[in-house]
Amino acid sequence: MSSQPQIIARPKVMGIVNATPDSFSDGGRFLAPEAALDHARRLIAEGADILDVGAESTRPGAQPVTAEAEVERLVPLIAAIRAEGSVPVSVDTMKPQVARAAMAAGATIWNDVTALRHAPESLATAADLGCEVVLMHMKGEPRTMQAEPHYDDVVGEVAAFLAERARAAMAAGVAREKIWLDPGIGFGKHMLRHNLPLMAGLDRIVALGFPVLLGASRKAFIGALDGGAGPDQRLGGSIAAALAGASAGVAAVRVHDVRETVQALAVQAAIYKARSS
Ligand code: HH2
Repeated sequence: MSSQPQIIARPKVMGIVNATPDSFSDGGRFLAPEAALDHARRLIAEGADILDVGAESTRPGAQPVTAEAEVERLVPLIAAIRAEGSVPVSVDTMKPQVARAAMAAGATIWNDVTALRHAPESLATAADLGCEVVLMHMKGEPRTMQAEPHYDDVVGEVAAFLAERARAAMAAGVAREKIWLDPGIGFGKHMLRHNLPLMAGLDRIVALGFPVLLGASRKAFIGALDGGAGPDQRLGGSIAAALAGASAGVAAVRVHDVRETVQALAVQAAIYKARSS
C-alpha cells in the first residue's frame, strides 16, 4: 500500500458562468443572455458536473447589483440551462430573494459567499427552500475584505468559522446532507500569507465532515506566484490548485477552464488508482 492519500472519486467540476459585466476573470464577456447560455453549453460539453451562475461580482470595488437586476439576469439563463439537460445549477448570490427566484427557475444549490449572513432571513430561506447550500468563509465584506486581513491561525480560524456556520444552518432547519463548506480562497486573505497555508491545510477543512468546494481558479495568489501573471494567464496554476484540492479530498472544484481541469483530474485519479492497485 502506498502512503499517499487515497482518492476515492475525483472531485466534481463546477463550471463558472458569469452573467456580470465586471467579473475580474473574464471581463464580463458573458453578460448577454445568449452569450452566457452559449458559454454554459460549452462548459457542459466540456464535462462540467455542475454550473455555477452568478450576476454580481464579488471583486473588491465591484459595483453592487440590485436584487431585481440579479433576478433579471439569472432567471432566464437558469431556465434555459435547465431546459437543455440535467446538469445541476448552482446560483452564486448573497441575496435570499435572488436565491428563491433562482430555485423557482430550476437551480438546486445556493452558493453564498457570505455563508448565509447577508440578510437576517438568509438562514430561514435556505431551510425553507430545502436546497443545497455552499457556506463560504469570508473575512469582512467584499468591498473591504482585502484591507489588511489578519489571522493568528488562518486554517484553524476558517475551520472554526465554517463549523459554526454549519451549526447555525442546521439549527435553522437546513438538513446536514445539504451543506457544503468552502474556505473562500482570496476572500479577506493575504495573497500568499493566508491563501497558501489554506491550500496546504485543506485536509483540515475536509475533516469537518462536509463536502468541500474549492474555488481557486484564476485567483490572484496564482499571479503572485508567477510574476504577476494576469487572470487569463493562470491556467497552469489553476490546475495545480485543483489537483491539490483533489489530493486533500475536496468534493468539487469551481473553475473557469472545465475541459483542462477535467483532463488533469482524470489523469491524477488514474495515477492514484494505478499506485494503490
Ligand atoms: N469565488 C468567486 C465567486 N464565488 N463562490 C465560492 N463558493 N467559492 C469561491 O471561491 C468563489 C465563489 C470569485 O470568482 P469569479 O466568479 O471568477 O469572479 P467574480 O467574483 O468577479 O464573479
